[in-house]
Amino acid sequence: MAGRRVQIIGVPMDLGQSQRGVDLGPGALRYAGLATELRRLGHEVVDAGNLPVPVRDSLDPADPGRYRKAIRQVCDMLYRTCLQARKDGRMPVVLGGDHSLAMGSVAGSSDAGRVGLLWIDAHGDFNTPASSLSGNVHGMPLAALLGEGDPELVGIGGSRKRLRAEDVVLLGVRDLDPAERERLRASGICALTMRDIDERGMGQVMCEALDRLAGYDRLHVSLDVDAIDPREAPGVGTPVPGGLSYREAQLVMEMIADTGRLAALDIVEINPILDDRNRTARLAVSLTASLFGKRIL
Ligand code: EXY
Ligand code: MN
Ligand code: MN
Ligand code: MN
Repeated sequence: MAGRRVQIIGVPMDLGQSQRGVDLGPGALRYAGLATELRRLGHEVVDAGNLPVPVRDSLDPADPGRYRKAIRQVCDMLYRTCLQARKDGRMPVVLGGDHSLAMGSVAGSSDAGRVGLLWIDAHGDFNTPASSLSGNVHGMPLAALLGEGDPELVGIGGSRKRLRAEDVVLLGVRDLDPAERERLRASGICALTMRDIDERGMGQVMCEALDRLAGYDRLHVSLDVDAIDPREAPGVGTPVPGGLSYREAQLVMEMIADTGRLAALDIVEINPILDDRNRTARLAVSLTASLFGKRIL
């Protein structure tokens, strides 16, 4: 992969879920040496710092809307920041923070025309407020990006319906709420589950994923680190057993890099407070290096 111009954007957002600590994710990734690793690979990196996200303690804890207004404002800001980065010829690398931020980052990617979205996650993030059991917004961003769910969250960045089901591949999913599962089955989204990976191996499954996204000049990768097995990546807020192995995750990244079509990256849901000596952030940096061209041989 030739040297890319990258803009790191920190989004210390924890408003989309209930655990404390995921707002420290951007710092954990920086301390794990993300920028140094990318520069070592020949990329030009600018770190734009963190967006101003309201501190949870400054908001009403009894907010019935689960902080939707504040989440919307942050995602609008992130959408504009990603747009500007692209205008400046830079690829946004967005550091979360919880996965609700993707409503802003993916909107920013899709503003320049059709984009293929690879959503790597243990979860579907395909709930609406009606189907959610928790009410947490970080379980809803993919639905919102398809125009479904709370009007406060849909249409961030302008147009109401951002993505279509055929624009999306979900990879690594293994934990769906009952109503969410029915919604996902009916949606037409290509969902490649851990069962598919068990049966066919990650190489085959990734070939299918990239075949589905072959028609897109640009790919947005939204990596929820809880897609990886919690034994490898313990520092996440909603761990689910039976995730991607270290090597499966590396293969995913290398195969995406081989396409040469990476346009944006989110790295979300790292919670350093739940981690073991920043191990999860260090793994995420290693995966990002593979996504940006690092190879064994
Ligand atoms: N499906 C559950 C919920 O909606 O609360 C769990 C969602 C976890 C979402 C994390 C970001 O991936
Ligand atoms: Mn997620
Ligand atoms: Mn998840
Ligand atoms: Mn999670």
